[in-house]
Amino acid sequence: MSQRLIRTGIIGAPFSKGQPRGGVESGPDLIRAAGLLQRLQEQGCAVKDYGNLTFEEVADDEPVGRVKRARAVGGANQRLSEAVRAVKKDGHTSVMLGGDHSLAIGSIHGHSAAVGELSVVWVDAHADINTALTSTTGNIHGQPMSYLLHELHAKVPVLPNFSWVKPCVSAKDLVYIGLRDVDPGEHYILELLGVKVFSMSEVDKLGVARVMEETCDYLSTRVKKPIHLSFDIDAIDPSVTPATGTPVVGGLTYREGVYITEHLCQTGLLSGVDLVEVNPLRGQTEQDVQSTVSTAVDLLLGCFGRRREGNHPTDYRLPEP
Ligand code: Z70
Ligand code: MN
Ligand code: MN
Repeated sequence: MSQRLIRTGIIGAPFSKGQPRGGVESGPDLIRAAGLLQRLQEQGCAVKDYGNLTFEEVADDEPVGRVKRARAVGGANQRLSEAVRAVKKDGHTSVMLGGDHSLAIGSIHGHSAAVGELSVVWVDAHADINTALTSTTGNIHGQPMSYLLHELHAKVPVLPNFSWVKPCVSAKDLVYIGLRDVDPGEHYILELLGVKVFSMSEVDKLGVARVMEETCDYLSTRVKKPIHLSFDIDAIDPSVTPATGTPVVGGLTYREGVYITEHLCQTGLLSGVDLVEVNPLRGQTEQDVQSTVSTAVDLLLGCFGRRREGNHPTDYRLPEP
């Protein structure tokens, strides 16, 4: 790396109760086993692994209206929020390895508790902005942004174990990239709040380079806030990352995904990252799982300075003959 030193603090969040499918809790260990830490170190990052969080079992986690496992999700995210806050206070860029995308509630909440107002870049096939009342599935991984946005505060009921959640993101500080499976209630909310969205149609029309330029122009028109990147692996096309709970055809290419991370890294503002929804039990073959996990690793390497042109340490010296 011929860039500044990046300190990276990794938190594993092996949690799956924001959605119905087991397996996604293996994400953190699989991503580590694929060599994430060594490769970050090789590219010049100072890496600290904070290990995996443990989550309490919740007895009698009955649905609240349609919402499933609210108590478990609320409790897990409260833990995660504290952990991310501590990692930020230690001076690292936080990396949360999921787990399902309900974990963005705690990750973004803790990040904001440590550093203040954030820009959020949400890369996903889905908008994950259903309220508890617009959701037709009751799965909280389809709802995390609704708990985090100031503008939706009055529309969101307080679920058990959610009273600690305070909205901390403004709609004008949120950008979506990669959307292609958005529920009617979500589409209404996005329009109502005027959220900036680069769906797959905009990626097709503008190309990823222009999408990233416009994303960063949009987010920096006022003050430059630290950026939180919440990357759902299902944003990438299922031909590349099939091992995920709800694959949706027509996604980002591997190269578009990596470009997004490289571009955000180069802003120097990337302050927290989530990589979620890697589920080995959803792959049909070992190759499916390997391709999904290695793509997740490459996206994270892109966030932390890897450039495809090549890299070298700042103290590199040519050997003398
Ligand atoms: C749907 C819901 C979702 C991921 C599915 C789906 C949400 N909008 N998110 N898979 N990662 O249940 O609210
Ligand atoms: Mn998704
Ligand atoms: Mn998601």
